[in-house]
Amino acid sequence: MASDPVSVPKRAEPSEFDKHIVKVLRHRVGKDERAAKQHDWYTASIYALRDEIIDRWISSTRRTYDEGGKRVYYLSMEFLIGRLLRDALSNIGMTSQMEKALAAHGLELSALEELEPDAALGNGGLGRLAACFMESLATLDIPAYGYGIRYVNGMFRQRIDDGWQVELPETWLAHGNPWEFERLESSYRIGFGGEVEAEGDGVIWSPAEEIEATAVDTPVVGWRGKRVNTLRLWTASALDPIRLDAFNAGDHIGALEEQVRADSLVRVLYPADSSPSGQELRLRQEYFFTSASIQDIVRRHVQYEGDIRTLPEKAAIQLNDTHPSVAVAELMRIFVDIHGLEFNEAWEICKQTISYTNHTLLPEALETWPLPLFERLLPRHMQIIYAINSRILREARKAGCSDEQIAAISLIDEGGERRVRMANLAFVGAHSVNGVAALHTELMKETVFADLHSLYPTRINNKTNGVTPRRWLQQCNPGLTKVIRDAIGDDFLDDAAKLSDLNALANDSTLGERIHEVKRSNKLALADYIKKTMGIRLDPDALFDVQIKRIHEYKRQLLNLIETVALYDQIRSHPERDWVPRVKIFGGKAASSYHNAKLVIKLANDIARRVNSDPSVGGLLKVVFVPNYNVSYAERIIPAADLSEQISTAGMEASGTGNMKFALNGALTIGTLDGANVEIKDHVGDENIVIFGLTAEEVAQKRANGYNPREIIEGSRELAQALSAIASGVFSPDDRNRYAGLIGGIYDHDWFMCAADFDGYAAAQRSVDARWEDKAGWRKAAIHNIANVGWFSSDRTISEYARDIWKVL
Ligand code: B1H
Repeated sequence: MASDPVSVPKRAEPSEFDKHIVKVLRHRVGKDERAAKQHDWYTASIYALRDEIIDRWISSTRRTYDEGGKRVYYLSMEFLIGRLLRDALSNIGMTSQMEKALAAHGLELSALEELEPDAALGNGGLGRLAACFMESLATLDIPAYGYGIRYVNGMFRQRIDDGWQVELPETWLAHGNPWEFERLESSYRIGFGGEVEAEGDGVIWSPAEEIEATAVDTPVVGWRGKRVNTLRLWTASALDPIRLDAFNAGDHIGALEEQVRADSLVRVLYPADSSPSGQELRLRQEYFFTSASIQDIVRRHVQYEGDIRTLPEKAAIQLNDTHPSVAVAELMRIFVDIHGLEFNEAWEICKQTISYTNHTLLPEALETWPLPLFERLLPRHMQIIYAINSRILREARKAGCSDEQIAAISLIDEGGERRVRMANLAFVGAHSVNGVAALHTELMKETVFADLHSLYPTRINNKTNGVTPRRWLQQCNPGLTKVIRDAIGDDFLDDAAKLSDLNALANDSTLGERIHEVKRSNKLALADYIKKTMGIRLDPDALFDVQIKRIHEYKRQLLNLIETVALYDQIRSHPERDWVPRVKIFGGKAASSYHNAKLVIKLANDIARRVNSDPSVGGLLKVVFVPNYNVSYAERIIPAADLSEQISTAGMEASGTGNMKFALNGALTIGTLDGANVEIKDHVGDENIVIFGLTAEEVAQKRANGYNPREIIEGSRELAQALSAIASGVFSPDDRNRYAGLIGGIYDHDWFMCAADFDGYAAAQRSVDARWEDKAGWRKAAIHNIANVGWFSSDRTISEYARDIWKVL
């Protein structure tokens, strides 16, 4: 959060905190003040801050034990945290103390902040949501643990070479990680493969291979430092790091094999957003972290409560998508095989403990595993899944389900190669199954989960996503935060819904002016950064039109690019018109194997090169593809955006969370009625958002009744011209056929309905131009956006989970 400007008197007494930093610099970093480099100060600052945090961390943990309260366990393959320094300082209320202490040594906090690498242990929205949730859990004083994997290489670094994406490993741990604590005492064995044998009444699973999972903890500070929770990430090691017999026999490589296998488990994050990789290593990762987490949860419970049967009273386990859904089978295994519970009783306890969030309906994104692979890696879990399945199918039969319904409900997909359906497993093993926006939740009931929903009609519920206003307003936009505080006081800092007090001031031109000034200075700062890093000059008075998110066909960056080309054509054909100067900013990563997504990145860069160097557009249009878009980059771009592009094919974006961040920072949305856009529209009002395009229902109808994109293209001159320019190589003179296939796809099938939505989109963009010319109107709409999206705070989302699903509030 913004703090007062620092002015340190020449011979001021060093503050206690300053003394502490210097002491830490000496004793823990091993440097004296004179020899210390920026990075040493950075490390010392974090250590010193950490000391403050640890005291609260310990007291939070102690309080939970003393109160014997219920804990929330959030299991997620991804936590896309970004940087922690500013967040922790601001939440604990020490920003200004830190600034003063550093100023005394001639250092600037903002410079040290830039040294912190992003913790990018996630792909996109799903991982960032987990990070926002962790912060809100601490803010709401809910005892919670996040459980995940400590990837050595998180999300890859994206370099753009000649317009093409190149993936490089990101080494976020290269200089150590001052935030983490390794907990050697919290270690568990994770088995893979082997045999299952009957023994007496029960069975014994003897894994062929065992790996040790060890906890590494990071403190998560809530707003105003009320509570500090734990993000517990697992790292892997061999039980026998080196086999000395092999080593001594001269097999130096083979002697280390087990350690290499362990390392590979936590080596990389699979960089696919929305589509699982289906590789064996991924299933191993999933089981590795899920088993370690479940063992940890059960151990804690049994140690303090004694009786495993009371687990649901003290633990709520939330599965973030299906990636940890083997938790259902693992919990059953521990109940039945280790604690000797009877299967039926175990099943009831399991369901009461577990709940599951679905994040996507894309059919290719629903995780399934080939049965032979699953059985080979997890033979005991496979048996348990069969046992659960026979129970469920009996229930379905009894409820009168048809063969077809039974086939859809089954945990095993019998069509073709037999596969285990992880979403069905999570669904049946949970007492709550939620979607992440109202529309998405309704579509879950009608599509992928239709039959499970008819069998268990009360299980599906909605929890619309949210974002933390600490990171996404206070920290990334201190200027705007200050203006809002001056206008309506500080209440909104503790309750984002109070931003609605701004509504009464929407016509206040002084407020409109001040917000505009802040936006302009954020745009200037972004323009400076882009000039410095990419050499492209941007006009801060142009309309900054931004689409930043993973590159995916359903998100339709291509639609935006086609419209950009159409606009470019228009400006050149009608230079006499009063065009609104625009800057089109794109950013995002493509999965390494996603051919069309990578081609879209190249197209954006090809268009940028041509447009930006064309004197005939006279600076009215600039196109920028920013490389290596990540959380920190988002924190720069979002406060500087005027227009937020949320243009997915309706029915395909489960929620979106970027849409919320932009509106909170005063950008207007141009978007389809998809995901949370629908609810954003309801909150900000129809006149303060620009909606276009087919509805989800219309998309489904068109797909069912036959859709002819060619006909549409032939009927739209602007679209036809833009497509033929791209396809014929106007933007790729070095390889004229580069985009023939990409554009051909739009003519032939156009699954994502770019053609159907083009005219509506282009008209919506021209209506945005008209709005922009009405300065007062635009400012007013911006205020209504900020004022009415407080509801999209992750505090609201988490309160709903806590009340309806976890029963902890
Ligand atoms: C979302 C994913 C996802 N949905 C598979 N699904 C992955 C699927 O590595 N994988 O295999 C990784 C990620 N991510 C996103 O979740 C949705 O697309 C967004 O609409 C939503 O806002 C976000 C958070 O709910």
